[in-house]
Amino acid sequence: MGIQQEVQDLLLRLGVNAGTLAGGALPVQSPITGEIIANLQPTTAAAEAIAEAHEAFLAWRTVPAPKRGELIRQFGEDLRAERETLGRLVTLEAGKILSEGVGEVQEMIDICTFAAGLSRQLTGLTLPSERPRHRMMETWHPLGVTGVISAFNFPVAVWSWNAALALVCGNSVVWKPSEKTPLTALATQAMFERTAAKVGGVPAKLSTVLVGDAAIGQALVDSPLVPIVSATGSTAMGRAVSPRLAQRFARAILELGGNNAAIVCPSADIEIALRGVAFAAMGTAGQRCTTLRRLIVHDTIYDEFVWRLQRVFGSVRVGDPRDTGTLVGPLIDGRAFATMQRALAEARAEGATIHGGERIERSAWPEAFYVRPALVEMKEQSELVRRETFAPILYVLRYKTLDEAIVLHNAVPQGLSSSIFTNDMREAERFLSTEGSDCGIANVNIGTSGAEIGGAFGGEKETGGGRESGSDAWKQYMRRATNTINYGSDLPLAQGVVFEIG
Ligand code: UN1
Repeated sequence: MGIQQEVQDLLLRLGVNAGTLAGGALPVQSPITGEIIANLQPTTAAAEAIAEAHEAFLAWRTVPAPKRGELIRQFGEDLRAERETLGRLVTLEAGKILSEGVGEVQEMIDICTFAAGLSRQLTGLTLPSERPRHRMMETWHPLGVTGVISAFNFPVAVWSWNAALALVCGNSVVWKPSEKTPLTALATQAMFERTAAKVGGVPAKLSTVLVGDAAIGQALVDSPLVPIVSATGSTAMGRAVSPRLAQRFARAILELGGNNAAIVCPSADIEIALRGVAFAAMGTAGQRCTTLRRLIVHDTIYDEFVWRLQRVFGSVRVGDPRDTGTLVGPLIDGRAFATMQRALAEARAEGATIHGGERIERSAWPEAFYVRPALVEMKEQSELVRRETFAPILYVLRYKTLDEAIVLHNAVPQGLSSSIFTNDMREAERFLSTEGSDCGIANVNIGTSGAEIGGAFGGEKETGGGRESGSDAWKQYMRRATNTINYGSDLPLAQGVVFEIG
């Protein structure tokens, strides 16, 4: 069966109307074969969709939070029933290997479980008042329409981290998926609508998808009806979005570029380090925000470790992500390939030693871009290394002292994820301490990618500072009210202020 046919069959099964898939001006290409698999009609009425979402919010905010949680619980169940189907669609549209496609849907299921429990735990504090017969407390209220802008590399999971929380918190959601991966978004939306109809009592347009390019995203960013936007993508995108949101005092949750590094220490368990580095650097063909891009290896183990890594990079199966045994699928498109080749040419000009990085031609699919992951031994952490190139390139650097390694580690503009491989407790604790990694995620003896949904996800510096998913990330989707209640028969003022009106 051709890929286009398979995509259509999966979409129909998940409830997407076949009529929406052809005849439009927005072509969708599968990175696996380079074929066009749909031509969608871009959304024209973004403002109307946002206004409808606002109406939905006004109704939804009055539904008790545990009832809102029940919608998300059932959505999680429905996702569970279609885990393999939606996971395969992620593979066909985004090009990640099947186990990662299915893993992405598992992340959606996990966040639904988390959010369903959270719906009974949107707790506020009670605080001691300094005034007699007064009580002070915090209450949390929904914000309104939550805008979500997501990237091609996690076409559905990142939406779900935001949407599951935003919805149990009492908001409505408007989603602008990447124009490279709108089909999985339409499938997710169709599934959500089915769950909502089954559950009942859910306002129409509680969740909406806007299909289109950056102009559609801008409508979301500029709408006064959207008090919060969560945006995932490049630092360049964040630089465009962030001031516009700030201009109108809207909240921004930004998850932008990463330039994640791992330090491999002399005491490291080398087998664990090899596996951890391999998955983090080559998984999702190097196209995760959390992908390992820099490896800082101690001088005394450098030669052996890099030689072994070189063998892994050279032998890993690159190819059709639908085949079992493939570990590295295609790049998303020709532009990603060109960017990767430019970075490698720059490295070569800087005197780097490059292993791999070449295109693996598939004569039947000239528009698909498969590459062997590149291991690039650098002389220094140059401007090139300090930049995020969204491709499977791992730059390798040497270090002699941990102080030097930590300085190198933090000397990049981004601050998403980081790791240290060591069995030395002092080194591990240093790395996790205030004087260590400056990233939002810091790990010991695991790679930089593959975070669980239970933790707060996001990073510092040019990564944007946002936190999504677990822990107390839910608070961003709500507004906090501080309430003081006087149940006495007097009106004492705080700070002892006297104001007698006679
Ligand atoms: C991303 O690449 O935008 O930690 C998200 C990870 C995944 C999420 C990545 N759980 O790699």
